[in-house]
Amino acid sequence: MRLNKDRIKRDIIKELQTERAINIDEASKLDIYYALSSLMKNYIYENWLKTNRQYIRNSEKQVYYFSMEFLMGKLLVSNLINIGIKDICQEALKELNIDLNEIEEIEKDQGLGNGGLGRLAACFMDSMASIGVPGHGCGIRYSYGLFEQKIVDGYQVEFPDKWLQNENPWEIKRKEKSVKVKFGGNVRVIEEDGRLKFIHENYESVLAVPYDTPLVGYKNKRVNTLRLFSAEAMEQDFDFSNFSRGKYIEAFEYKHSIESISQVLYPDDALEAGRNLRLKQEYFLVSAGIQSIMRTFKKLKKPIEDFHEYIAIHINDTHPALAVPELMRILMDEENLGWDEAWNITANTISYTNHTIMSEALEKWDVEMFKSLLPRIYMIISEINERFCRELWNTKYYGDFDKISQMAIIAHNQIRMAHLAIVGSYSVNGVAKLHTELLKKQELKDFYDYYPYRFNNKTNGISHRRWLIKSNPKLTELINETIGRDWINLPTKLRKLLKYRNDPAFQERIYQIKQNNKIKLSNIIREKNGIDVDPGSIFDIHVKRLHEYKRQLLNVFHIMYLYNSLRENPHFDIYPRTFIFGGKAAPSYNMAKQIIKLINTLADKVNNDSRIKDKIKIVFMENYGVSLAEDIIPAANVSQQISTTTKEASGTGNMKFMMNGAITLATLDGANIDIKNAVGEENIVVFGLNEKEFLELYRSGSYNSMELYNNDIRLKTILNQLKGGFFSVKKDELSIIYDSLIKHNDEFFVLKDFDSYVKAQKKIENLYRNKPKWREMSIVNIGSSGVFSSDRTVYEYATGIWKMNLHNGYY
Ligand code: 26V
Repeated sequence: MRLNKDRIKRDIIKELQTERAINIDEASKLDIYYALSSLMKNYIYENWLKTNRQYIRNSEKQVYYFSMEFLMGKLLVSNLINIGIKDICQEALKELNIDLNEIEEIEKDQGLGNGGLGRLAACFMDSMASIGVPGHGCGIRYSYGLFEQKIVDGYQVEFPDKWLQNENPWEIKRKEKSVKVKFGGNVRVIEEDGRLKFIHENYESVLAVPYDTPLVGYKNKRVNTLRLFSAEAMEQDFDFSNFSRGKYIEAFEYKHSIESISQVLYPDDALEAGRNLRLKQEYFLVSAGIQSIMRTFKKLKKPIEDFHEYIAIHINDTHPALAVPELMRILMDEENLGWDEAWNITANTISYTNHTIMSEALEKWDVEMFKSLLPRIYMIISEINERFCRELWNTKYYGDFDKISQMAIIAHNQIRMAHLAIVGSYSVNGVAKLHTELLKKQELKDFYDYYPYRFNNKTNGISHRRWLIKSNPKLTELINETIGRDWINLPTKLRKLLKYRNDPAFQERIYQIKQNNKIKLSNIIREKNGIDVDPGSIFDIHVKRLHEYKRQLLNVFHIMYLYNSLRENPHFDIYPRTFIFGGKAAPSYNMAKQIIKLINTLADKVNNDSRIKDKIKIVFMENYGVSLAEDIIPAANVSQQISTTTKEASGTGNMKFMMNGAITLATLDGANIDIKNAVGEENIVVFGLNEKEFLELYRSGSYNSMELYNNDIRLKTILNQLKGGFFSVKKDELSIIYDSLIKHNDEFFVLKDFDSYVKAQKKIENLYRNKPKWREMSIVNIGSSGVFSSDRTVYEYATGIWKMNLHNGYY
């Protein structure tokens, strides 16, 4: 289809008339948004059909990425970019007196994820379509995404995220493709033709209704599918005859309880883990997804024994690990295969990514609860466990009860999902070099010793289309002008920018673009927070979920130190800085919520203290999410990536910031290490304990935070300020922070790394004062960021794990 500006103009006007019965001059922004998105779908659908037809016709291997979270953000502009018509569309709209940015504002973020893991899934969807991997997402269509955060009197307050309040124009409901998911009941075992048969009865059925969203590849005519399932009561169960029997209310209660399965996304929250509804969600996703894959597979008319030659199922963390027993169930109970055949297919189909080493996030299910919710699946897991333990006994660990019980899938009345995922898959990967090494050396050492060939690393990545082309159009323009456009299909070509690292004219343009982005962000801050910030100050940014290991506290303590120094000595010399925070705390994570309160309390005090003459400003931006990130990241000078070493599996925000020219202030943790290797140590500022020092201190148990408190007057002052009188907050308000650092010995080594952090911050300041140096560093970061495109990551998954033949020109 040939599209040009005039055609788009005509189409918009016609769309408004025929679909919304309205003339363009009467149309609201919402009308225009709907008209535009429906136009987009018209432009997309032919390629969508073609892609699907081609996949079936050529029997190309398909990968299904199973994830409980897809943090997609907004789709309008990214679809325009990928179709290749953003510029002409923007011009067409302009001629109709419409500003595309204002229309984009109308779209609600699709916020069906918590943070890193969900956003990674979304970047992977974009990259799969763009580099030509036949890959699809499989997830849950939650009615409510992650809660909306408001800050009231300095505290986080949660509100429901009603993202579906207006119709979602990108999805297509496919009721006819619904499948049935069964819960509860009992299993009767009978013998038939010399074989055991398992009859599941008295179960409760839930209808899984798919909603498909097109995933448009970048200018390649390829459109993959994101399939999200919504839970509905089966009509015959939600029986209208109940009305006549006087069970009207009960019928509705039943319907409501079924539909609750896809109502709400769980906020990443250790306390919420282990709940019955969460387990229902996980099985719902997996069962619906695999049944739907089975249907597609049948269309290929290939022998079931070859299933794994045509299908790869990837599980995003252990949340969809029930894919292992569910695929076994379908192959045995529905396709009549024997155990060994079914196992061979399953363990060659499924691959697994681990996203965290924090032990409280490792999923475990109570056996009793599990058995009553999923009786047949429990039987299959028991059998997998028995066979696995027997194998260990007969091979490597004869007589070693301890080892076997440590590695068992079921032990101490719990089902360990990570063990199930490893045993039932052919590949296990970590998400950055250090993370994978830690999995091999520590967290999953037993499994690495037993299955060394299964373990591999796939360093995370981000979509450069969303995080550079979409979010930073001016920088994109400059790059195109300077080195051409082939970096878009092969992002490592950004390296060509390195040639200009010392070119004063180029440096000046890089600076101007950053300045403009800072001005834009300052305007947003003025509008949202009512705070005036100086775009000439250093924008020092710390945005991510609130968690103790991410150490927002360390940042706060440094600010308190600067503030105290300025109050003591008005001539204390610092370069003006704006410290920007953003991030949600899990609703029941008290400590994290107290840290938010502390940031806001400190902000109030500092921002209104005329004695420090605006040298420091602190801003907490509420409701951090994908769209806000797109405004914040391009405006950053400093990217704070300061987690306690070994705790952050990878981080992906770190990559987004460097790609936009920010300098990373980092501990040697997660992908910060990979970033350091890419940019060289003179283009990143590193501080704190390294992995070895951290582990030594941790293991020896010799760390004593009280000593640091007593010996460092800066820390003593700050901690005392938390305890009494300095902030006008309720008595004991911030004392849990004090207690965690002093009474509970500072689990995340905030005090330990403080001195080194202050020095690193001083170094940042000195570098910033040296303008050519800072600009050069910034260019080196942009130029070295190509390897962190998720195109590279997905390419490595496709060739290294999913064993796909990619025939495109890029890689
Ligand atoms: C755990 C739970 C448990 C209770 C219910 C909801 C829920 C949701 C998520 C999680 C664990 C999330 C793990 C995670 O997000 N890991 C992050 O993955 C990123 C992508 O690989 C990585 O960059 C981050 O470093 C890592 O923390």
